[in-house]
Amino acid sequence: MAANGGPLRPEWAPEDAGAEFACRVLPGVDESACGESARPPAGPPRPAKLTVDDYVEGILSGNRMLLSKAITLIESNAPKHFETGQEIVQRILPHTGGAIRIGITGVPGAGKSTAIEALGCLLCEMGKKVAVLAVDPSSSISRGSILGDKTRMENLSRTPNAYIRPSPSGGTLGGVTRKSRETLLLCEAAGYDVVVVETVGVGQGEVTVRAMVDFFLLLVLTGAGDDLQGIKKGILELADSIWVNKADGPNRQKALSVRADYDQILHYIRPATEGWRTRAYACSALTGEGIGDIWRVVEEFRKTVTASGFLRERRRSQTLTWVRSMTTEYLQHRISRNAELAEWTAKIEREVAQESIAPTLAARKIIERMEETLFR
Ligand SMILES: Nc1nc2c(ncn2[C@@H]2O[C@H](COP(=O)(O)OP(=O)(O)O)[C@@H](O)[C@H]2O)c(=O)[nH]1
Ligand SMILES: [Mg+2]
Repeated sequence: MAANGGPLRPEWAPEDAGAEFACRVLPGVDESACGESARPPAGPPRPAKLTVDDYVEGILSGNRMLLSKAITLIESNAPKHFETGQEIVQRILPHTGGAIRIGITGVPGAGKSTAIEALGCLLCEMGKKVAVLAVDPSSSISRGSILGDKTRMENLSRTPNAYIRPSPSGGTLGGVTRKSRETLLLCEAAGYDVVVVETVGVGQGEVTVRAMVDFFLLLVLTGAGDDLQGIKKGILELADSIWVNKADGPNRQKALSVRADYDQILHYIRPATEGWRTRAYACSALTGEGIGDIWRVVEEFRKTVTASGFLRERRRSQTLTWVRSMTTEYLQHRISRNAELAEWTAKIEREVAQESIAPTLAARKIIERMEETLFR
């Protein structure tokens, strides 16, 4: 590597690389020059390495720094962090389940972040602790379309009772799902009463989040007359309530009429939650009008599904479904990681493509080989 000062040339750069070799490494910043956010607060010296006990006690006592560090372990892809993360999750499990879990989806620009900030501030004023998480399964491709949220929720992020965590970025859908679910559990153990999960209404975001929350809210806009046609197929079936946002100024009347249209349509759609009628409302995240109503609807929902036992049932089945999908995914991973099996699978799949082997027989051949290779 080059001497200090100026951009450094990485070791793997070609010897004769000229200016056209675009990769330069900028000199590192001296750690002591970092702001407070990058360093633990001054005070008694911190033990060199945190134990699982430290994490667990910290989380249970609502220590935000330790909560954040634990989430970082959960999000890490290093096997050692994974093991520690799992130990923490196992230990805090008895202290989870206390929050109401709310998912919010809608197209980019619908006003999700603004609405969450308004709702979050309101709940904090009511003395509640609110955690806001984001799930963006497309982040590995789009490079974090949702990351701007943290700066947008400026008021909420200044509130001591609110905790905001951006989306884990990158990785497979299964990875993002696991990290988000475990983060939700850690927040519950840390005493947050309400966990709000924001997701972009593209890709698998809403399906992923629907499967991890109690109450799912869809935020929509009034558009150019074709509103209801423009709505993503199948999304109304996932929602526990629909909110026409930006019902303010000259848009207010239109919003109220679109709300009525949605309410009409909802008569023909099977509700997402047994024993609950999904309805449409109007609100303005900007003026705050109707934001209190969101909370009233959530409370009514919680009362209804707790009394009927559906909430418990939903959570149990969500967890089971998740475990089953992780098992399947893990098997897929084992197959693809084993060179011999991967080759065998590719060969069978070619035969399937050429229609020279029946699909069911193909699956059986792959499984037989998997049993021989992995389990004997
Ligand atoms: N007029 C009006 N603008 C809003 C409202 N809610 C959000 N916005 C604006 O819409 C834009 C997108 O909002 P944002 O919360 O970032 O949307 P997200 O992509 O769904 O999270 C921002 O410029 C907001 O200020 C609302 O209720 N009324
Ligand atoms: Mg947003």
